Amino acid sequence: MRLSRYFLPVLKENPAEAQIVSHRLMLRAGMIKQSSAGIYSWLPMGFKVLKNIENIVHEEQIRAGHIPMLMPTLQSADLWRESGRYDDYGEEMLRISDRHGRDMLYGPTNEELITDIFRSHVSSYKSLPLTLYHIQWKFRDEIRPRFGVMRGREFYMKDGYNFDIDKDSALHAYNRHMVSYLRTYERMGLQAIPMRADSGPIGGDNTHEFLVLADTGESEVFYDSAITDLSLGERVVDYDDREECAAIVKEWTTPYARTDETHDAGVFAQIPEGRRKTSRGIEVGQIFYFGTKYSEPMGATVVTETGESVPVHMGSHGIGVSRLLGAIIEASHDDNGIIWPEGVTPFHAGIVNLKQGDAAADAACEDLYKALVGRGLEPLYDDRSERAGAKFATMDLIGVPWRLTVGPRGLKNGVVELTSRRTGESEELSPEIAVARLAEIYARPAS
Ligand code: 5CA
Repeated sequence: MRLSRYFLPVLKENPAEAQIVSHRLMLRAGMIKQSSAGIYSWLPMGFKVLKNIENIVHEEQIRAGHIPMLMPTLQSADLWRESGRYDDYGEEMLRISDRHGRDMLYGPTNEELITDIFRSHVSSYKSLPLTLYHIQWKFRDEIRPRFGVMRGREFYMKDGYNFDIDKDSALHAYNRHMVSYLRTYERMGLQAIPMRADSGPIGGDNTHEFLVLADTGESEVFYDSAITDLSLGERVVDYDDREECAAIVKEWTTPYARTDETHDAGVFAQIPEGRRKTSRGIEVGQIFYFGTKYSEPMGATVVTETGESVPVHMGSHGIGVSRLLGAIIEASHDDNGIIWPEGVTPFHAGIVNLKQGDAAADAACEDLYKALVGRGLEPLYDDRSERAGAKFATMDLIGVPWRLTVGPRGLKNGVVELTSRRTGESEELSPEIAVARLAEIYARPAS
């Protein structure tokens, strides 16, 4: 992409309405524009990062054996009357009636809709286990939408639903989700800690929230710092292996980690003092096992091997896809702007031409651009006739992790400069080596 032709409406001033850094930077970097309280348009660069995050979520769900689909945003109230949640859900549900006076709602979540799909098409234990998921816009009429995409009213969520024959199988699905979520967040450069939580309107006793530690988080959390040393890294996981998944879940759930809803001061006090931590956290996901809470009232049953008809065991598993943009920025920024982790960056490298109009510099930038595209990378070439300082400031603000600086002086010596946004360190390299270096940085094991 050439910056002169892109739509990147950066703001010079700090917007007054933004109270936290991620909201401020998303507005300043021209990623989102509020259309009404808690509802945003996703401008091109924000949309690009949203899609990158969505792709990682898809890849890791598919790797875990879960099946993508798409359900609508608008749902019929009748299904929610069957589960009893139409009355329970309260003011957060946006209720609408159509021209025939039928009650509809903008889905805040999809347990009822998916259970209806399941009961219409599945009747035998032979079709189990089954996990279906989608990534779709949700609406919750939050009393206080705030912090930009962090607590929106309209937000983008991955929600998955498992259907299993019994509790043991459903708990394996729960474990599989926990492991796949750990990998998902790691690929986004985040450490998200699973914490025992409260299930709220979704229901059930078994639930974990995934929290990214950040001062601006809305939840108060308590944890043993030993948990922050854990990482999945390059481990290859067989998601069908119950023991393997259970062992990973045990590793992550043994150190104390709870939100304020389930915090137990007595148990917490037994952790060695130096490891006892209290902090704030951003909830980027939550998984639930709720047994037959929906399948029973809605008649989602299967016939077992012995001919018995039983309600299926279910759980639901959510990731706050749009909230993740805010969480990543909270975790990865400095005074100059965003620092995108390589896994989600909207552009792989920025090219800054120090002397637009200089024949050698222009040609070298064009060559670099083509070479990067040839290696499957997407550069952002700042080809505007701006001062170098302004170009650097834009690249820093929008967070491109690697910058190639091209100027007549370097070119005389056959070099360009490769700079890391995170460390600020620069290296002078020939254009060919700089391109090869970037290709290597972005190469990752094929999925
Ligand atoms: N049905 C279950 C699991 S699919 C469910 O709805 N879970 S949830 O309520 O915990 O939502 C899943 C995730 O969506 C949360 O962990 C959070 O990251 C995100 N989320 C929830 N409310 C909002 C909101 N108002 N704005 C942005 N993200 C939100």
